[in-house]
Amino acid sequence: MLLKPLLAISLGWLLLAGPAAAATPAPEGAEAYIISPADGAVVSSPVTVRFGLRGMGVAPAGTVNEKTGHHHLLIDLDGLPDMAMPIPSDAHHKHFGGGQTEASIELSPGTHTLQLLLGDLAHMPHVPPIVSEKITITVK
Ligand SMILES: [Cu+2]
Repeated sequence: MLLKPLLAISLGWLLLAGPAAAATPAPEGAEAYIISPADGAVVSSPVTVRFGLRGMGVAPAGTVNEKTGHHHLLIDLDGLPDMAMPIPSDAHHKHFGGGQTEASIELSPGTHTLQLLLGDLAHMPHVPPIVSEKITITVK
């Protein structure tokens, strides 16, 4: 299970090291959005977050198909990550490289922000980036 993501990451670095920028173009009109929870919702943890995508397909990381990508959930992140780099993997950047379209997230009581950012086969944002509106929720 560990080898596959590692291979995908290595492939990403190889592509990045190439002479031409290996950016995946975003199909025109492609859009990511959070289906639920709603902006401003008051919820309890764990929170089920449903990921929406229109204009392209969801595919596992490593899938070679330009019109696909996988979701990343940005949690309590100020601004956006560097769009010229693979999306980081930490508490503020969750990868769903299996092609998941929903996730159950543990959040502490209080206010949190959630935002989706699509990544290509090598976890790079598309050009232009496919990023959802940022929502704010309150966890009881
Ligand atoms: Cu990723």
